[in-house]
Amino acid sequence: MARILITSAIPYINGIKHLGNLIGSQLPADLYARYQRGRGNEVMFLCATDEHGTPAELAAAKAGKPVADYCADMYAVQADIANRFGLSFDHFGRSSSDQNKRLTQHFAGKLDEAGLIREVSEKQVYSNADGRFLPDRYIEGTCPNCGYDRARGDQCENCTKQLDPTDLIEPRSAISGSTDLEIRETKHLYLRQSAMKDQLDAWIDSKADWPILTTSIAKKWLHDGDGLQDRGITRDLDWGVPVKKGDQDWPGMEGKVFYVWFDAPIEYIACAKEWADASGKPDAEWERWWRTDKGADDVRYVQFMGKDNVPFHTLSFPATILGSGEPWKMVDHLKSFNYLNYDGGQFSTSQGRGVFMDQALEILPADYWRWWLLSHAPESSDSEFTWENFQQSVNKDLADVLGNFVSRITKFCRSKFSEAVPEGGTFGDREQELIAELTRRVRAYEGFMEAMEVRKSAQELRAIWVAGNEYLQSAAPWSTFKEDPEQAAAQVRLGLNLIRLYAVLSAPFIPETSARMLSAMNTLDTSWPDQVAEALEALPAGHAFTVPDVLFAKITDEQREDWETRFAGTRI
Ligand code: B3M
Ligand code: ZN
Repeated sequence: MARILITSAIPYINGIKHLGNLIGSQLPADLYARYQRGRGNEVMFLCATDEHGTPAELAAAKAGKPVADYCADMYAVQADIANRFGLSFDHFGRSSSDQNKRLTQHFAGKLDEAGLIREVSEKQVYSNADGRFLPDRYIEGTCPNCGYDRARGDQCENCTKQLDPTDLIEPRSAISGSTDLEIRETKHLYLRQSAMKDQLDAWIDSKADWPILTTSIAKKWLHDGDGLQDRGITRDLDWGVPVKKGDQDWPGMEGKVFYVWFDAPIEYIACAKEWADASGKPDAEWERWWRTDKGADDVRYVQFMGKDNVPFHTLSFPATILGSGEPWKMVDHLKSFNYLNYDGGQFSTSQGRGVFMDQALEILPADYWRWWLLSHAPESSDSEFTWENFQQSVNKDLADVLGNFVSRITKFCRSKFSEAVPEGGTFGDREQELIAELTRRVRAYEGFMEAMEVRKSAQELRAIWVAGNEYLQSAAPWSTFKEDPEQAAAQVRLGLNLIRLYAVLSAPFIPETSARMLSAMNTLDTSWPDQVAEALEALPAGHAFTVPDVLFAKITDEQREDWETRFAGTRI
């Protein structure tokens, strides 16, 4: 049994996430976690809300709540929606937890001991109109690297370059739009990433199997221009992890907090402690996932994230871990995604453009969305959500192929035999061919899932459903029944067993439906089909089942048009 640690990029607390966010990390991470559990491996799947930084402060102000209350409320909202989308986290934590505070301060202390922190007295942008220092992402301007005119002070969305606000050309306050900005002197801590360049370079070179999308981004920031820059890890803000060295005060840093991107990835680790603490488990329980000196050396650690998060995960966070000199588990595989666009433009949280997770669930159950999103995951390039494509995919794949198969075979059995797996007959060539095809395809499916090839996995799964339909079409038990009821019985028995097999294979994609299929088949047997032939005998003759309600309702043209209009504008 393998042990697999899985983290999804942790979503910002400020607001409900849209479908583009969902497919960029949490959903594919869930797919992988469910698959690995289905294979009998031990999985620790962690995610959390990313609660610090100015976005949270501003959203709280807008909602008229103290920021801690706002975060607590939004955490509950996000946790509920994640749950309703079937995201099977072992723990959904909070970066504002005490565990993360302490661990973040601990890392800072270790980095300081290792001589990797330097104090920098720097000039920072202060907005007279807003009466505050402006954090990086609340300064907008033109990117010095690519010329994009709405680059933010922390990163350019367009070319992914990590920026400092003072790099921006023609800066303005993103809060008020004011250009009445002045530079004031303030002291900050910098992580000496440049001193770790060779170590990071060697570490990335050791990851030969990483996707190009991932390594090329990392290599670019290691080698382009002046190479890896030291990064400021503190901010002049009220909300965040107070700057300390371990549990000691940090002279000169009073009133400052760590930068949100410093503490957010540390939450991956702290989250495991939250998990243990929440259920009264000793530290050894979470440390065996995270400390290579305490059992984590045989853990495989996989991270999921959108492409804009890659630099932080290939450079900044590894620099924190390596720099601490402590035996923390480092990522083994990093799966990153391109962007999902919405109907000819971008999904946008700030503009409320696209479909948001709560709205999606008001329209249709999670599995409809899970299937579409995963089967169209933006892997090799950006992909696009259109209502037409969504309608087509749901109607064809889910309703016509899978739903129809389940409905036909169960109803036919009920009408000609009974609500029990029929007895008699034997498998002939047609059945052996099907078994051979399914064996080939199930092995291919496993390969794609193992490799986190999300779209290819979906295609293979669909082909597995299609194979069953084609079998049913050509075996035609409804005709066979007239001449040879015994043979029809064997065909139906095979079909009913296929439903269980499909439920097991499809669970990572459409867990709710999979559970309904298993419950209709009246079985708790979720064993993986290592041998397809054997798996197709799991439900023996005489085993009672029930005909399930329609698994997937088709999306009508009327509904599609209605939703198209409803989601054409922006959410207020
Ligand atoms: N919250 C950005 C995002 O949601 C950020 C990820 C943190 S991962 C440690 O895309
Ligand atoms: Zn740029």
